[in-house]
Amino acid sequence: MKDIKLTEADKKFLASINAGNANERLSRLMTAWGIAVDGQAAADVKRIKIGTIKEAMKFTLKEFTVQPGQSIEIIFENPDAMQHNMVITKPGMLEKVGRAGDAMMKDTKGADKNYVPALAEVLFSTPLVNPGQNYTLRFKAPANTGDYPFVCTFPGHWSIMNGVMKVRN
Ligand SMILES: [Cu+2]
Repeated sequence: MKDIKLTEADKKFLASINAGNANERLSRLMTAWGIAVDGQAAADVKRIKIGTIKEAMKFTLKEFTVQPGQSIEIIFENPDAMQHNMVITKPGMLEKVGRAGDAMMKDTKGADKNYVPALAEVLFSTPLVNPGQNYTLRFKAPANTGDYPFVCTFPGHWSIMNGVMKVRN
């Protein structure tokens, strides 16, 4: 792809028409262009790079730590040959969410739903990320400290493809 040069004003304009990442497709495009869309000062945002490990069904990180209420930007890269997602759950809900993901194998619309279970235990999630693609997931860290599992809910992956987001003061 050709290098795209955007001025600060361009970036601000894009962020303003996409407040809160409201437009999924625009967010993806902006992610591909490497533009932060949340309009926040970079210093306020904790960025975490996490990827998939080729042919291992694993994330490159087993854990990472954030502070309560912190603005988080997870750059999720998928160099693997298959699709994966990243779903962050409430504490202790890894298995429940993982099994619900497995059950979506039988749902003819499972892939359309990115294999993300429609459960209250799911706090944040990426769509399915294709091989060679990446996705930036932005959210505010939970207000309560604790261990929040992250997991790929593509059917069959959850039991080995998981880790922990530690929320600590
Ligand atoms: Cu996976």
